[in-house]
Amino acid sequence: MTKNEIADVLTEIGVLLELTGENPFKVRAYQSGARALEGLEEAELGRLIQEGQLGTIKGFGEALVQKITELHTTGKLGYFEKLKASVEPGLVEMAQIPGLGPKKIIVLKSKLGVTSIAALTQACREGKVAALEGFGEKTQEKILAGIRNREAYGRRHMWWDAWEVSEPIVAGLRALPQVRRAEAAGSLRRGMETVGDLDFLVAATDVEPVIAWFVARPGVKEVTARGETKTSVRFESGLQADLRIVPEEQFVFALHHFTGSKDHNVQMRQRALARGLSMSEWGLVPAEGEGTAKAKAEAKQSVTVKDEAELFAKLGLHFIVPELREGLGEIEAAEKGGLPRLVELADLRGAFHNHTTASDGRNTLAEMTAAAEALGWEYLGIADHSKSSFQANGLSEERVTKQIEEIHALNAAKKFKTHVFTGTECDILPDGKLDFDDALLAQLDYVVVSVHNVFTQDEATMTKRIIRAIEHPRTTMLGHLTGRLLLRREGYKVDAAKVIDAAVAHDVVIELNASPWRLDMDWRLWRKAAERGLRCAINPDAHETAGLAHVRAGVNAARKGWLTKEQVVNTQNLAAIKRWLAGRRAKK
Ligand code: DGT
Ligand code: CA
Ligand code: CA
Ligand code: ZN
Repeated sequence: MTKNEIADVLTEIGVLLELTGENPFKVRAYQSGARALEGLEEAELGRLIQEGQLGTIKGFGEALVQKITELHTTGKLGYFEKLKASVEPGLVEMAQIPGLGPKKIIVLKSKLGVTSIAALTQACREGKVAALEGFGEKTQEKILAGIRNREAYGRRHMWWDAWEVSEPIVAGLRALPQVRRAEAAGSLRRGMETVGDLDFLVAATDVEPVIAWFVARPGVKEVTARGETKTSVRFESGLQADLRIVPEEQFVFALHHFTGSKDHNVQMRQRALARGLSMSEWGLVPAEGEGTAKAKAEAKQSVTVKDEAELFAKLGLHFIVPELREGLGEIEAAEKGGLPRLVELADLRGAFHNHTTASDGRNTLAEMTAAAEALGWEYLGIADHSKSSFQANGLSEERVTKQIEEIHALNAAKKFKTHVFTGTECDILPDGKLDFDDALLAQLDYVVVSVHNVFTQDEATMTKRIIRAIEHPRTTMLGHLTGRLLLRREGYKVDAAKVIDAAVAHDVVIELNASPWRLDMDWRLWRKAAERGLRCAINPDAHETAGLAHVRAGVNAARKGWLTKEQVVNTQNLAAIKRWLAGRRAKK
């Protein structure tokens, strides 16, 4: 196991111990053990274990040393498995409800015998929770709201999670001898920020073996439907998937249909009808006398197309990439040949908003740089939190200064091909002032400004607050415009149009935060914003090395927002970025 995977287990042990009412010191030992582990380099951890020196690290007692060693060498931990089995799964689920910590859960269990979400809902409805000491009406209402959200959000999944499930399945399907073509269609293929269910489409010579392979995938909990050419399953995560199998000559039509979106399909069908054609997942046939015997006979003579580009061409259109198929003007643009060449993952040469163990990241500066180098990035921007974000271990002025020196030394050592830029994710204080003074900000290559607290301000106040930060001469870019967490938390209220105007006026970039649970600013706003001259930075907001890869989700969103390479700053090479940042600093 990697150090971060081990840290996850330690954190989970901490939660489980809390739920069993274990003494707080023991709980804290696991929590701080996880933190201490994250502060080590991966290679250092391996060396310490090998040399039996892990116990010399502050925070690692004998019990932790043994458990970390076991996890590192075997990937398993008997103690953890037993502990997990001893705690009701309902209690762990309850711990995911905002505002419901282990202490309260223990009270609910001992006083009301509640050990599941269902029982908790019931107890709230009967007012029993409000009556408990230390709870009250307000807490009960908050718990109920949390449960409602959980249900509403529970039906959809983050694109990234869905993609991780779908990738090996598509690859596996393509490798089957009966399969000619296989794709994941639906919202996943369109790069939507959340996905309701997966829609696999296969062209195959034989149906039965393909279905048998599909329903036997690891993680499939239940087969919810099974027909002759279609089957549906539900995975343990709750994610559902449809698999449809069609004859090869139908594949392109079905792929287009099941990619959607519905709005796009409706417009395409209308366009086909206007040309005397009927378009469906089965094919493209003369529309006249639809449903008659003659038409049915003709249906067999559907136009043949080898790919979607040909299908669009049959309707007088340039190819429309899946990300744009939202029925938001892409068909009109494709008719005139006015579709932009969209930014691609391979266009990115670096990214600006990333964290290290100096604040709340889980990998060190050197590890993050090595990971960026492995991605082939020319540059990596480090933007750790500022002092007011104490919950995220924000850096004081002294620590920023020290980090700048570290980064300069790292660059000078030329150990990595990737150049590191010094930055900060500077809190926008409630009044719109920045968390650091000008003298400090002036020492940095760039400044990302973000809101991390007092989310409850009204829209006008929040908008003014953010615009004030944008107007600061040292501000380079705005982080996560709304602070939303997909499927978990609404963003704070802000007038996006006004913020965009201010950013354009002050030549400030707005980031497209590529973290799969943010994707903020929303793709729906980018097309118009970029037309007004706004520039975008696709930033992973990585808190560990693996997080850098999240730019893929950001590129999806950027493409859905019609963004071209030219509109995304981190497609520029290192020399251009150096010129840009130096120019900004000199001007102000
Ligand atoms: P999701 O799963 O909610 O994230 O969104 P989609 O877009 O994947 O929707 P889904 O799985 O219900 O259906 C896949 C595609 O099939 C959808 O994007 C368009 C097509 N489709 C499904 N139902 C209809 C329909 O009633 N009319 C039309 N025109 N297309 C449909
Ligand atoms: Ca779907
Ligand atoms: Ca579906
Ligand atoms: Zn942030």
